[in-house]
Amino acid sequence: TKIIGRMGELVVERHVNYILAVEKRNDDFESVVMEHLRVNGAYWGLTTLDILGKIETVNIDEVVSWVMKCQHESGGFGGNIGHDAHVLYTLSAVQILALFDKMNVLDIDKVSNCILYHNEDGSFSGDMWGEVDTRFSYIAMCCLSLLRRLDMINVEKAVKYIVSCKNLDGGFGCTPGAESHAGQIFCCVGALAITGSLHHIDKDLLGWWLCERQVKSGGLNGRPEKLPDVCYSWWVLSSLTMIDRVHWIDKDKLVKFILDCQDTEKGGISDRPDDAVDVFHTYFGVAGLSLLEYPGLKAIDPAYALPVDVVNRIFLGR
Ligand code: GRG
Repeated sequence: TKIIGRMGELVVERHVNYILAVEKRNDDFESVVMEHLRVNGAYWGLTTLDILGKIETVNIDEVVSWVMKCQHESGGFGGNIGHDAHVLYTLSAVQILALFDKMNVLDIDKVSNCILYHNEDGSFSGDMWGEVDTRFSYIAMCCLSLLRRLDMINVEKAVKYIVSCKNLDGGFGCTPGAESHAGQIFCCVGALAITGSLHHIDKDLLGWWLCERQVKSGGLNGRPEKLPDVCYSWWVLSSLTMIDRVHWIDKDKLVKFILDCQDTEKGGISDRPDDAVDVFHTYFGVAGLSLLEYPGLKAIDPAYALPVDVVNRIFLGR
């Protein structure tokens, strides 16, 4: 069709159909393994549809009412109806509501309170059990910022903790002294971007480490000596974008790698060419292409992982 022609090789319509089908299926392998993180899956799928310009294919009221059923009495969200709350799902729930301009259905105080697993040293835990990880610092800061409640935490301390996870190679790990990993780097750079603290980063040093993630095939890996994976098109590229070093990688080769990971018949994107597709990699592939300014895609914000127009609506008003 016209759209596919304009978009070159990205099989937009097939990806849309794939995502809509995943939403409806409930008996195959992927939906069974996804059962406990359906709220995450919904965020990945719905954000992909929006970037592809196809969000109108879903029934907003149906999605919002299902998301709200995943809210726990504590105020946080679980991965599905009746599951325990965790900040991992709470962020996805808030992002879905942000996507649909429906944050007004939330009791903001109740949700914000539930994200406050803020420890004495400035770190964050993901739930009442206390595991500490820079992922949870990012989630707390991103979520509270979207809810306009960043003033509920000690931002200075939270930033100091993130800086304490910075390594000599310029990257970040999940706790102080832990190995640099592109996923954790996204979390740390994102949290610093959201709080206006990017001056704590040596952009050339980190930019060098990140652009070294590109391997021969054009794909990106998450740390040295590892295999490339489409999801790092998001974790690495968003970080490079936030520190203004995205021009240090070979964009054309990365676009080609992502397009090579498509199932051009049934839709969906996989981690590497010829592997099985899933919604997670479909989202990160399309989001990566958006950061690479692939024609016809909506722009995505590298820190909030939401379309730029959604972020602008929240922070600048319509
Ligand atoms: C809003 C986009 C968004 C995210 C929310 C949960 C989260 C915040 C961030 C997760 C960041 C992270 C740690 C991503 C990495 C995920 C991943 C593929 C880990 C695999 O690690 P290994 O060691 O794989 O199994 P490698 O590729 O190193 O061999």
